[in-house]
Amino acid sequence: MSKKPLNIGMIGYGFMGRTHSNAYAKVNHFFDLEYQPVLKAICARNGERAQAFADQWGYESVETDWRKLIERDDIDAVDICTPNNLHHEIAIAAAKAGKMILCEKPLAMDVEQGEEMCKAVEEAGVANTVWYNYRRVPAVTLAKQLIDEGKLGKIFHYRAVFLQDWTISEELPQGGEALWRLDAAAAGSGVTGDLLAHCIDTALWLNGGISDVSAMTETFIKERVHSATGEKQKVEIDDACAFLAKFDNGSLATFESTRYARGHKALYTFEINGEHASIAWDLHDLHRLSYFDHRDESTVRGWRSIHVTDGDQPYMGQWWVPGLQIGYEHTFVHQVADFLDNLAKGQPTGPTFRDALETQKVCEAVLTSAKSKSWTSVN
Ligand code: SOE
Repeated sequence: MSKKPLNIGMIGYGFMGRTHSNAYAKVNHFFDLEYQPVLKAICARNGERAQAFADQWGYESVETDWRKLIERDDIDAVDICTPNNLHHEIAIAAAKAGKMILCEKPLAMDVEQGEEMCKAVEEAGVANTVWYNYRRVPAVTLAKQLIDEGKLGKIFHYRAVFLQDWTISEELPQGGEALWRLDAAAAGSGVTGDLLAHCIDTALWLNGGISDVSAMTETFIKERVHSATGEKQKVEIDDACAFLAKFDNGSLATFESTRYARGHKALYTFEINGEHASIAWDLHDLHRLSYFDHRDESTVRGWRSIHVTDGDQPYMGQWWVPGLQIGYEHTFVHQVADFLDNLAKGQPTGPTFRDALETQKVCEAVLTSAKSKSWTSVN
């Protein structure tokens, strides 16, 4: 059966542009889908570099103005890989033009923008999803299955951290192509929107809504040279953030993130403790899920390390043979596979814009709480 083409127009070509392009290129080799993504156009302001990206990844054409890309009749889906401050404007224009949208995380700069983006895609009736990729690590998807099956029983505790160490040097500028994540005008926030947003998305998916938070943030380096001006400017992002949270199901949580944890490049871990069982996961060992079940016979009871590589475990039947693992880039392939499969079935693919708005609300409550030094309700 010949596949239905889904013409992709991607805006931005940084790190995420590569992960998404790789996913589009690979997905049909491993998943049997009705749709096939076609790398129709890449768009970036620097035409020469966009052309080099197009040559490397096989995009058919180049645009240097995202408005032109959105106007094109031969584009079905717009993939937004730009810095966060452009998500809102592009997504609303793309929705109005009737394009499907795959948007990088976090959804928006703030809740207000996020609400408008949800309204735009819902009014236009276009398929939409946000690239919170860690949901689709097979071990994390297995965690979701175990929780939904009730294996953990009532959940008491949720604990998540996301630690990095790449911004410790005072010499690092803020702003510009590589370092826009340090510039509040482009990123909206620091670790809260960049890293905790991942932890929050996973947490909401696994354990339901968060009602209240109490947070603290710190900006360790107060001034950095801005790449655009060459001048030292105040740093407005949060370098580190820790918060307590209460879930709607009564469980308690702690979340912590920093870019100042020397020795940690991308240590995302979570642990969930329930009445019957606990689970734990670590991005550095991403194919393993740790599981402890108190109902096991006492003489053999203990933490087991499940190597999530078997054909009956999430997504793994599509890859190699049992025991052979996959990695980070595959999470993006899984998101595209689910998006294309749901498209054929007329179903949404989570996290939709509306789901990602919930994460945005928690991030905003966290930043408000840190400022006001008080417990803050999410809604
Ligand atoms: C940089 O901090 C970053 O690349 C994030 O932007 C990603 O979302 C995260 O997955 C890894 O770290």
